[in-house]
Amino acid sequence: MTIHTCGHCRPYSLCFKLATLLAASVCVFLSALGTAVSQQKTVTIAAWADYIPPEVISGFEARTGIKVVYDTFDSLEFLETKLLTGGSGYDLVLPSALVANRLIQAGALQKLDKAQFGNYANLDPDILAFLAKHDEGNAYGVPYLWGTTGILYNPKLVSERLENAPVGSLDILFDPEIAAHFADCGIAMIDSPEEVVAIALNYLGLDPFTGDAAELAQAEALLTSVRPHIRHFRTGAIINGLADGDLCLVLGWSGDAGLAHARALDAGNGIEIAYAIPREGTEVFFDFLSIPVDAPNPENAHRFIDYLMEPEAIAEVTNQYFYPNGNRAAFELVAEEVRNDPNVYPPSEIMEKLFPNLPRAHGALRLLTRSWTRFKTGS
Ligand code: N2P
Repeated sequence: MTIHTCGHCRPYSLCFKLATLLAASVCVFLSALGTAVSQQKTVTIAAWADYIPPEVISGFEARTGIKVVYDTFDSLEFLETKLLTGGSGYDLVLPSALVANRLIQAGALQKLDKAQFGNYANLDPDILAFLAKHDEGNAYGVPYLWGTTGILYNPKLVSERLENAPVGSLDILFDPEIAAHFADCGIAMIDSPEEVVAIALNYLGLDPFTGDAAELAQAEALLTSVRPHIRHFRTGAIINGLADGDLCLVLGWSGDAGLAHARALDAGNGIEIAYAIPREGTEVFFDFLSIPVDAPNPENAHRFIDYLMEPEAIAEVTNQYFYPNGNRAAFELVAEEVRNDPNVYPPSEIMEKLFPNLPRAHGALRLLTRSWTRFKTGS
């Protein structure tokens, strides 16, 4: 690039001053351009740890030259608060459909420009129709992965402590006499109040989304009865805790059992981890790909979302992390042992027992959050 200067000016003449001004504005212009160019080259993502494989990210970077900055959160409440506050700096976020629904109402997400997507037709129309209940017209979110919340366990440690332990039932976690057997080998729960309380209410035969204070109190009493046996609620420490043998029983997410098992296999430590969908029924969750309203690089976010809708890319995610995806065209590319695993893709008779997480009546969420804090802190 050539910068033209006024070569014939005498110092301090009007011409000289104008030239200096011009040079200064050229500088300001160039540095602004530099910032814009460097901004154009990144996409900052907020996601769970172990939710987008490094190989998938590097495939996108190699193809587009856009650098991915991967930031992690380990509770939905943290992500929600950050997005409601604004100025998060995130270009792409992965809330659950339920949290996305509240973020949409609060104006914290932006409408997706579907004209920028070449791969949208790969998505599963049934999942899109279902998610439209949370996001009218699928305007703000593209489905990413989904799964169930259930029982992750170490069969060896569990059966050593209790023969015929009811691993397929929430009794193992919610009946204090049964749970007590496993306190020493480590019980953990995801720190996800809306999900866990809904499961506890459903276990009690109550509406999982009740706003009734007395019913919420029953769920709190149930959870509190097993509180002494729970070691921790550190969501981010569950996969490695199971894989290392520091935990034997977890109320958590389906795919994390597969990942913990794969990690233990890699470590060659002989540990096996299994998963069961509770026979009492449980929640099924769906996670969104969405763009915050104030995202610095929304075009890059659209490109990344479009890339994640490519069957090869999203099948790789499912193969590594054992969560089903919302992409119909990818199904054939998912490894046979993953796609035929009923814990990953539950058969229809199991699906019928699952409930999706739904919004609660006004005020109920506050009651629930307070009750969760009391339960967790044991107060
Ligand atoms: C992270 C799994 C997150 C799923 N390993 C939460 N819906």
